[in-house]
Amino acid sequence: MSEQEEFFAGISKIPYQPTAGPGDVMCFKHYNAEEVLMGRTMEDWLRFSVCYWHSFCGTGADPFGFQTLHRPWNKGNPMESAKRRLCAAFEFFTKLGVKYYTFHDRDMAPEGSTLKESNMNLDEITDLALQLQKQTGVKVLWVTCNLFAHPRYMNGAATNPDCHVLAYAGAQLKKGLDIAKKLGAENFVFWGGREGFLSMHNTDVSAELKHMANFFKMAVKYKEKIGLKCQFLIEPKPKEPCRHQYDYDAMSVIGFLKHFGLENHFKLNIEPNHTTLAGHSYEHDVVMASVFGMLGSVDANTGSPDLGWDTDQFPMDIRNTTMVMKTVIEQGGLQPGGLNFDAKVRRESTDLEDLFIAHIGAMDTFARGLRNAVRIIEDGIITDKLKERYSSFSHGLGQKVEDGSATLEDMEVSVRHGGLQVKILNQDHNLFDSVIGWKIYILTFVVVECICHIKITAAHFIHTLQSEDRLPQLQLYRIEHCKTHTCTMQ
Ligand SMILES: [Mn+2]
Repeated sequence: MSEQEEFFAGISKIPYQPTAGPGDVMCFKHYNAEEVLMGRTMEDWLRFSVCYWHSFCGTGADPFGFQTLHRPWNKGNPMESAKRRLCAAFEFFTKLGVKYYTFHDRDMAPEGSTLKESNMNLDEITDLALQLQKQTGVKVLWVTCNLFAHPRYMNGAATNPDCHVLAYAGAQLKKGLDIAKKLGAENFVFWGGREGFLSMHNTDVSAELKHMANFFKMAVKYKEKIGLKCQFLIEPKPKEPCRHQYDYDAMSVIGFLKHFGLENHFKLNIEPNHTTLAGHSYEHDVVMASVFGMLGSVDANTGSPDLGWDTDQFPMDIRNTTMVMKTVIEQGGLQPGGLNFDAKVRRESTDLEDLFIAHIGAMDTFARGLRNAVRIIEDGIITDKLKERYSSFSHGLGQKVEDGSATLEDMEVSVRHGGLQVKILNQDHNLFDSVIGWKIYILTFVVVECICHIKITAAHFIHTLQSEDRLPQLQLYRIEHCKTHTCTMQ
């Protein structure tokens, strides 16, 4: 195998071209890596990462159909394919301009017939990964162990009713942590896809939760022993493949960690497609984890809210990315975590070029979200309105509640002496929604429109708006705007 072999021939480094038209899909129109916003480059705010399993191991197979994606790197025996796949991946990372990647142990190197053989495969492939990392400067955002695919894990790994399986998982995890150290991973993720149950009748939930906590404690101990400096993350998901998964959502995991005294050793990796499967809105768990100081990283994807399963689509909705980036900015960034595209091209997307188009579109969507979030925070309208909404806690009895010194007796005295006038506060949801909506859609339009003046025709422009489903709001703005400015697109 030649390491010089080019898998994405004809595609060079993806440029930033803000004046490109909507038909130009092989460039960034919004993501400008070096541009500084609120004292930090876009690259540092967003910390994009490409996931190995979907983009380089995905076959397009689903429960109803066979493989549709035939990739040129899959040639030769499994180890030869693994090396070619790695070279293809690094060619992709560098051409896309992304500094991080994520992988499972078993998608980086094939599982052998024994643990020893699996570990040897992993050693050999990660030697090449280390070499490619040094050559390109691309780093590991996080590593994770696949403790769910092999049949031995069908009843769980850390929560398996058979201790021998838990032991196998522990041995596999030990090697995974060694690999994380070898490759300088900045985080290590635990996703418990099989940690849950189908039926309460055959499950000792209390024992399983304790075993899982003890499994995590062993991981913490080994991490400290080998001097591994990465952040541990747990990724919640409510169901699929299990009927009930223990790491249901952000609040369930935070409760579990606090109950077992693990909260100082772990943060959360939030995947919004899992959040919506749990019945919450897109940004819900990102916000909840952040509020508890537990937001460590984000798996940047989306689902189809009309479906009941995990579709791992590329995020293309600027409303969602705006809300995520607002939280990220407010907590001072995601580092050492990042935005990992745990997303896959559809099985009908068989061209290699689609891997680029999907990632570029998603990166631009997050760049637009970042710009919107910066505007929302900098103009302060929402912050001021929130402050006003809670203003009764800034003085008197409210201040005492705020600092924890108030008592029920204080409350009674205040009410009895008429010192408290209970006002019926207008719940101004519409005002907040309106301000946020204006920031997301209309300000985006101004940018789009400036570009339009230079480059694209009115027909293209309307097409762009229609494709983003923003036409009604934007047409209104356009009419107002054109009254007061010289506009070539009447
Ligand atoms: Mn998913």
